[in-house]
Amino acid sequence: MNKNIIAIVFGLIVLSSVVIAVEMTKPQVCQDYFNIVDVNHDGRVNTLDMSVVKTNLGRRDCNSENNWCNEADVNFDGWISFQDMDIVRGWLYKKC
Ligand SMILES: [Ca+2]
Ligand SMILES: [Ca+2]
Repeated sequence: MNKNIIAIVFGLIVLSSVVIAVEMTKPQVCQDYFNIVDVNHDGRVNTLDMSVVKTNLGRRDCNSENNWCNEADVNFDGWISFQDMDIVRGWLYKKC
C-alpha cells in the first residue's frame, strides 16, 4: 500500500517536472522563431519584414556567408521563395 502511494507521488513529481520543463521551453521556442521571422530585428513582424523578403525574392545564393540573403531566407533552404514569404506572413503582427 505504502509502495503504491510512493510510486504515485513519484510519478506525479516526474510528470509535473516534465510539464514544467515543456512550459518553460515553449516561450523560448516561440522567441527563437520570432527572432528569425523578425527579419529587420525591430521587435515586430510586419510589412517591413515582408519587404525584405520580397526584395530578395528569387535569390538562390543564400548561405551563412551572406547572412542567408540579409536574413530573408527564413527557412534556411538556400533560396528566397514564396515559402519564405508565407512563413513571415504567417507571423504578421504576432507576438510570443
Ligand atoms: Ca521586424
Ligand atoms: Ca528559403
